[in-house]
Amino acid sequence: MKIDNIEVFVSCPGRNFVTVKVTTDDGVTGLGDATVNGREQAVVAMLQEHVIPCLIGRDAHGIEDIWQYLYRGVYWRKGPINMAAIAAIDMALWDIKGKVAGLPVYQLLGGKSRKAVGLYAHANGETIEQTLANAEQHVRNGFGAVRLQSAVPGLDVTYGVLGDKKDYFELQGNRPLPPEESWSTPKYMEMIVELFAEARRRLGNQVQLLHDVHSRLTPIESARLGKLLEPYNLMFMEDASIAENQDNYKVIRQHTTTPLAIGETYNTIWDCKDLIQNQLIDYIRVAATHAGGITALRRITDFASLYNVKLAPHGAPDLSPVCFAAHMHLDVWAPNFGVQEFVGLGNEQLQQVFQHNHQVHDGMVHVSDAPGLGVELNEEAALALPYKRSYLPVSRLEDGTMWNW
Ligand code: GCO
Ligand code: MG
Repeated sequence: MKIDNIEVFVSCPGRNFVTVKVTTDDGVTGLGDATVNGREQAVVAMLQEHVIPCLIGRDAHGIEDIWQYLYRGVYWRKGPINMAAIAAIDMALWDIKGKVAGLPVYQLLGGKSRKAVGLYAHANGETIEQTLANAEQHVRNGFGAVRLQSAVPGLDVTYGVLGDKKDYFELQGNRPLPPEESWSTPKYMEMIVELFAEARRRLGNQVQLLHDVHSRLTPIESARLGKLLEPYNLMFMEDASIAENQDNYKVIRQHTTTPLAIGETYNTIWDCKDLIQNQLIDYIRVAATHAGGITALRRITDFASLYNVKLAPHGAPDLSPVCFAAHMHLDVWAPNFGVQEFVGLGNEQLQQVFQHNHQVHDGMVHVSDAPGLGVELNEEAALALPYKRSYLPVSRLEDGTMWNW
């Protein structure tokens, strides 16, 4: 079974997605997600000019060899654009293998380790009151875990808070130039502890609570925040500090027992190897789309299991339903699965472009038994919604210094 054709679709059902479709010489098709938020066309060029021409005529069953060919075989390794291109091809080949075998991808990985995939929902608000009212709604809808983000008084915009947008899909889409936001650690520190103290008073102790710091703190500030949040027993504190220098997490870890999660921007196992091996984190949040696909995530997950680190894949709206499906198969298989981030199934347009039967109820995903990944692309609908240039925001401290967004 040879790879006969590979097409790239860039479509904007509310926000941009780059989707790869691999077709074999006997007509089997597979899908992969190659979306890098705000850098979509760079991945398209990587695929069209540098990846696709080398793959035509190769054995579509040779997933591992093709992965190694694109990663090890190429002098220029790693990087978000390169790894997203590899990821999309890899996902599509797993999809094809599943369809040929007549089995969902989780069966090819080794079968289910649990009946369904546990999710955490997003609750956010302009005030602590509003955030907690939204959290209560999620709990009533059956979610056992909720991420809390609240506006920081004195700052115009805060990461994770919707403002005038109706949902997360709208929040990070369609900004023709990068908006500038401001950041103040002292203002944030005051709000965040109050948010979690009030959350435990209102929501009790059974619901799992999470929070995304979005890399805004220095390691010693993260250590302090972790300590301050200990009484409120978080499931994890996400992206407290940047870990380009993985030793940053030694500073945080030696001061606090608040569990730590990181990884959504990582491209390979090498970005998190020391964090995992030194047991400096508790959850690894790599995404199949950004870290080399199912083949790479399976390897990272197995490695993490040796060090009591659990899998908690990134689940933001800039990962397409194809990536969502890849995560569902990995999550339901992984013996060391932790939790899956979930922002909803998206707007009508998105659900029209990508169709699947992964069922969400009671805060869990019941993974589809359709062969492969279980997602179909409606090409006509995708082509009717062309790419729109869009950026993530950038962030500055209040004195104008550039900061981490
Ligand atoms: C999350 C993430 C996202 C990112 C987004 C960037 O935890 O869901 O931090 O909200 O900001 O994926 O493209
Ligand atoms: Mg995050």
